[in-house]
Amino acid sequence: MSADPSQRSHPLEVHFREAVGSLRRDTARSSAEAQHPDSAAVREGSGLSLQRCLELFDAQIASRLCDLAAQWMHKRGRGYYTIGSSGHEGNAAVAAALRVDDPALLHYRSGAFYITRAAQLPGQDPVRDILYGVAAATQEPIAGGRHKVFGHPDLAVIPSTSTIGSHLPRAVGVAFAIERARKLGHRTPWPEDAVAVCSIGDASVNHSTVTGALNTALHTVHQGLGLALVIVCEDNGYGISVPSPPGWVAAAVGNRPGLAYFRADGGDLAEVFDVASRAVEQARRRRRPVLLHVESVRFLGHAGSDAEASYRSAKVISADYARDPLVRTAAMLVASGRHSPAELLDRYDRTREHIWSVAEKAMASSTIGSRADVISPLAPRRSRQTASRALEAASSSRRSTAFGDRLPESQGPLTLAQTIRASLTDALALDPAALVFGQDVAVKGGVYGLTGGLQRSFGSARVFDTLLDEQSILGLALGTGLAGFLPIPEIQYLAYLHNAEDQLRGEAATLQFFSQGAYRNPMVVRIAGLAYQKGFGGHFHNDNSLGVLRDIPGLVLGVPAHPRDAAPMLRSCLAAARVDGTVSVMVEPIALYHARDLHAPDDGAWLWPYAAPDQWTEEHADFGRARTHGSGRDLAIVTFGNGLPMSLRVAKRLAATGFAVRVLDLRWLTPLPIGDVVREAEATGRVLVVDETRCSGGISEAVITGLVDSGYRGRLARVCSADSFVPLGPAAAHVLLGEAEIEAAARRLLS
Ligand SMILES: Cc1ncc(C[n+]2csc(CCOP(=O)(O)OP(=O)(O)O)c2C)c(N)n1
Ligand SMILES: [Mg+2]
Repeated sequence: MSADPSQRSHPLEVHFREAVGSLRRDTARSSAEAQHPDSAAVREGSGLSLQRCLELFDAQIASRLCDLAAQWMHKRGRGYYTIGSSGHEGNAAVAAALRVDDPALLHYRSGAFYITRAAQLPGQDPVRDILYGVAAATQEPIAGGRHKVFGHPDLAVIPSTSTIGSHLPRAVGVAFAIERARKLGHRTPWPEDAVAVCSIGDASVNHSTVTGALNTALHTVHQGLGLALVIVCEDNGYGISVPSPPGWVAAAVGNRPGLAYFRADGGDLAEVFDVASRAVEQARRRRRPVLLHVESVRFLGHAGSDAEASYRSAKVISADYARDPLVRTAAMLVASGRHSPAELLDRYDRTREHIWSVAEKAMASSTIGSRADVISPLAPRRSRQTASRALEAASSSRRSTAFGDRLPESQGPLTLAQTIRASLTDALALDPAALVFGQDVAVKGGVYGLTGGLQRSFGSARVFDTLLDEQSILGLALGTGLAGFLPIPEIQYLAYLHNAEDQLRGEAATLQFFSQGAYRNPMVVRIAGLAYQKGFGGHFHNDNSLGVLRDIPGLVLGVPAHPRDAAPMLRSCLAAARVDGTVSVMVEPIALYHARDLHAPDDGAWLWPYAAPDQWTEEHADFGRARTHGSGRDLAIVTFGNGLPMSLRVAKRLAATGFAVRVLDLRWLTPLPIGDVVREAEATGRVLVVDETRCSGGISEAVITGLVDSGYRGRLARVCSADSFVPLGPAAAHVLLGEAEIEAAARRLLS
């Protein structure tokens, strides 16, 4: 027996043993109850049976002991996560009120929930899952040692990240997807009558991500749409050291139109079970969101590293022990007359022994052995399958229905905007699970008309306006993607991505990493962006900050500048979403949407005919492959986006003075086509990087670093926009990179 004696004396355990040991069996009841079957209620009027109560007690004990074992492991240098569930073990009864295939996005204090849910499916070992997670063991089944999360595909538990409330927009998206799937006849991993469940703490109720998600849920049902979502608020009265104002949770969420509010004492397992059962039943039957407020208590501090004594007195801390949910469940079982205190303590000891033996094994297990192993699930790239998938088109009859008698390939040369619109139409015609949504996309067709007419062709269930909240737009993408849809959300301007960026960075891009690919977030986010708009000025419609997207591991970032590239690039992103669950962002240069000409009025050089599906092979755009315009040997200009037409014009002027220039359009900013850049650099020996983004954090930094890393020793220079916000009106030209500057830099390099 390997249990560490020092842990036996943890005050919480001492209290548990003493309190349970001093419970008195109700002997009068005992003989009467002994006649009752295990299916009898544990307490009069409750739906919780004796048998079920005992099972949940076991889950509660196991959860508590996992916390203590995690601290023990930590002290021995092989436990890396000590945020526990102690005091919150009432959530075992929330799990019991749900089904094992109700998708769950859980708060980090959900040990008892997880253990209870796992018990609903044969062959699971939740204690091992938890403790191997604490040890960052490769054998941990969901994250494989990359994080300690609650997650399991067979248990419909979707891993959540540490960022408070960031899983709620996704939870709303999952609930939305269940309804939308039923309407569209689409199959999700969950049953048609599933409810989504998510949990948060009391301080998290105040987070704007949570208030936004809650608002989206209510906005959805306000329109008469269904949304079966159970939001559990586990209210322990604290956010780390900060007490929540008494009564605040009920005040904040207890009286919201469209949100049924339920409250339960988290220490009373039968009450939690009864109230949760009613809440879940209501959400399931009425397809409406409900809020379940479970009043809990927090033991063992916020985390193992939290010096709780610095902000709460020892007296106050130990006074909470009187509210221990484990003792209260034990008291209920003893009061039933069917179980003795000694028997329950014996159960506790046997579980303790088992958990410590698992902890020892977890401590002896291996952690991830190499950088390659850490990274392997981050962003799988099955390029060949993606390439062949990108060539798939809808049948000609479906295409004719979608396009009417105006097939894009017979419309002559198209603008960038027309090409993107045709590509979206093709995507929707090909894949009945593709969805296009965002602010203004449906009726108006987006700010720039790119999605115009799509709703008419594909219906309002597949092409729809969302409310004005970028976190929720991306949350819908996260949820619908998990449900097997192919979300193509639109963010109106690049500047308006920033307030919602964590939904991409912290949620979308991390999911495969923290679930070893068990869960994926296929999506293609379209964002109108970048500067040089003639008619619409100011920073927020001309934002050129791409750095924020470039450092998200695994995320694909493309900037289609010319209509020739837009369709194949979009097809590659959509195919990769399907094949590898890839998260892609296409930043579409607004200033080029409706461009037609390059060098002279009516030259039509910024138009390109849309290829018919049988010609898509020729134009396929692999991630990380650039396109070179021209073959001049004097200078290579490396650029993208609005830099492309400017550079092509400069190249023409240089040609007129005898210099032969080639212009490389990066097309993809992540992964950066550095191999192509190096090839053109070596071919010319002179490179000018033309970067419309800012000098600091812009693309030129990456291109130049890539060249230096490659060993390129030729001449090298860059021009970029100023480290400034973009002012309104003509003053914008002072900060944005211009053609004169490009030409001057090129001539310096050539001199
Ligand atoms: C967005 C964000 N800000 C700050 C933190 C750091 N943090 C972790 S837990 C926590 C308090 C959460 O309190 P509550 O929601 O009541 O949950 P509890 O820990 O009490 O269960 C904070 C501030 C975080 N994880 N995410
Ligand atoms: Mg709290």
